[in-house]
Amino acid sequence: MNGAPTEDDVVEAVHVVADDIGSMEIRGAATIADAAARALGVQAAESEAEDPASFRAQLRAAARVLHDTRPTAVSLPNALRYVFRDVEGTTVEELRSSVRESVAEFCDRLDTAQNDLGRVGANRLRDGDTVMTHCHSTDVLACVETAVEQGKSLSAYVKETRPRNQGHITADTLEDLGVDVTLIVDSAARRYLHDVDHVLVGADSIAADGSVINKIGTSGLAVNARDRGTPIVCAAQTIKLHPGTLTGHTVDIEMRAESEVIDPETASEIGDPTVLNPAFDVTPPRYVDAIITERGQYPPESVVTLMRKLFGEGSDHPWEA
Ligand code: RUB
Repeated sequence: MNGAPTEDDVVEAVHVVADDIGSMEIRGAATIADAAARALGVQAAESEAEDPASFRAQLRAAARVLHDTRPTAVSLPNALRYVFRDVEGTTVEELRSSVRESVAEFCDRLDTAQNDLGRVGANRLRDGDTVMTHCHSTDVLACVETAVEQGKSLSAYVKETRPRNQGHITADTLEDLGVDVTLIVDSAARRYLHDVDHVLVGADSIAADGSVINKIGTSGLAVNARDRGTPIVCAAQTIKLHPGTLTGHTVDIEMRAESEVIDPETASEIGDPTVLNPAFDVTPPRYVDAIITERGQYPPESVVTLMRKLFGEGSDHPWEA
């Protein structure tokens, strides 16, 4: 290959996955990480590069396409970083098989981490407890699923989670698990918090100071939970730890389309107001009781020790090299 890789050197399947992440066909931090790693695997498998340098350049280009889809879930760059870390070889075939192994290992570890996290989270839940959920988090659901498998009977208040109503996915999954589900509008959360034993939320990123970055509305829910004295825990695999925040970077909050909030016709009927649609918010650590990871439960303020151990002093961007 001559020169820098072009869009054409990134295989079609990578563009399809990137589009699906951007449009939220593929969504949720863990699911995005899994899809992005697998897409790098497809890039490696289908690359027509004739020499190792071209192969690596194309892999970096594919990673950039995936990376530029959604900015808030750090699981996406962490997944890319994981795959790049172990890419070794002096021929295209060696490189191809090393990416394949790296992707398989990553996806395997993601599954194992979620199962391990589920067991830690389930220890907090007692038979007869009621939880409240926000959005749709597979890490949260892993905790509930394990508790149910242990024979605990649970009820749930499920917030619908405007504007995309991911709470419907949560309600459906919890019903399948045999949990007694009550769906509520987001603004009803405070009204029912006194009936709740645990608020369970996921995370797209956890900052070095223990702040939880998750679906918009998490921070308001956390403040209300604290006011009501209801424990709130965040279920987040360590892939949600944001290494960039160790060196002072902040987490970019995604702003999504106005059309998710209101259709153009209705907007016009009410005078075309400015519409803002932030997808995530930041919950300060003082409002979170614990962060549940596959390595155990941490007070939010101490998560930085785990972050340093796992990520060193910061983050690199091997796809930019
Ligand atoms: C999803 C969301 C979830 C986290 C954690 O937002 O905020 O709580 O991603 O999910 P969106 P998981 O729907 O905008 O992607 O535990 O599955 O990683």
